Amino acid sequence: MALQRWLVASLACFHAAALSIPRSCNDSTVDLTKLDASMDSIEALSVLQQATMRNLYLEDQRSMPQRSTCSLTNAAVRRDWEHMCPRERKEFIQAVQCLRAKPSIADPDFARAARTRYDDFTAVHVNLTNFVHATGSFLTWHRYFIWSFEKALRDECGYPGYLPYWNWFSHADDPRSSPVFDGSDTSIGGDGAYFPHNGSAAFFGSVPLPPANGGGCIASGPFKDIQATMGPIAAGMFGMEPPVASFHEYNPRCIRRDLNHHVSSRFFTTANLLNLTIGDASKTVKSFQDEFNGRPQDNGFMGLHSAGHYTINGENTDFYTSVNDPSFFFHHAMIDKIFWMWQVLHPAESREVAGTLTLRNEPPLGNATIYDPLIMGVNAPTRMIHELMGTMDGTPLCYIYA
Ligand SMILES: [Cu+2]
Repeated sequence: MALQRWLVASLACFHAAALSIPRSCNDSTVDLTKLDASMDSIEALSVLQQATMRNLYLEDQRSMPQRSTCSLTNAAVRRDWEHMCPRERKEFIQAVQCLRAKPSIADPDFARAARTRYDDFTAVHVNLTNFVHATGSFLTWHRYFIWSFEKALRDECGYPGYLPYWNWFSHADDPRSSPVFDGSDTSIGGDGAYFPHNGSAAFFGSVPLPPANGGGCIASGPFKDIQATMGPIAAGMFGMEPPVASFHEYNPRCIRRDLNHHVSSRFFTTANLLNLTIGDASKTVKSFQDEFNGRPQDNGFMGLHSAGHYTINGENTDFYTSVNDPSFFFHHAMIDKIFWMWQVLHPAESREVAGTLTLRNEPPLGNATIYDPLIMGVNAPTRMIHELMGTMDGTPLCYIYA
């Protein structure tokens, strides 16, 4: 019986890996004009993925002689958690647990509350929050951030794979049943324990949201009852602990979730996906980025970035410390996948930057340029925005999404 289970799991792994590597391109299967808002969102995402791969394949053929370091044959492939087999999921979970067990290497003056290598990532996000959200660097900073995390998992904890992503459109009606959050030993932990609270208020209190069935500490799965040491600083869920007085305050506490179908079912729709990738919002990097970040004045439209954080809820509603919950990386990998697709489908706009250097332009430091630095603290060397524009530029990125 054990042998049979092992064989099934091994074949599933082999099958998934084989599927994820693009080997050729069939133009005839992709027609973006057939996409419309009435289509199933997972099907629409799949068509967009095919169109993206077709463009990449053609680009790869054209630039093969010049591009020596990264091509479709050697690029890493980041995959949907649901398409990874149990062994691969457990490898990822174990690597994250390994990073959570290693001591911090950050300068205490920069990250006094950090205790583990995992905390080093939360700390740099906390310190830079006001410079990397709703700014010109939002997409590239977070791209570099999750790539640095993936590199730490591989280099420091022996993880053989690449970052998984959470496909928002799968189980949008019931995120508690998603293989990402179902609480099994191959999930990244389930919902928070039931904790009565009054819901959440997003966008600095301007968008009220109802509670769901959780609200307490992660109650099941590999990350059950894990602790954070930083924050909260600006949580959007009611009933969280009071904010700490300073970024540096050591404040051990559990990580809360309130997996919230009110948010996911309303925002993870085909219409919102198409608007971002091929619709009006896809026309410029400014409109793409603004749409991702939401239009709260417009009937509380959260944008898919905030919608993901408020679907997981709890710790994820904290602009500063959401990294404390490992689901952060799954959510931001999905954001990066959409960014990647948008870039490949809109090559003329793909290397532009728009936006200011500070959140809400406070203090006003001017507009971002492609030469602005992306700071990662101890997690990776500082690089410029333009170096993180292409996931296959090889400086340092070389990956695609399946
Ligand atoms: Cu962030």
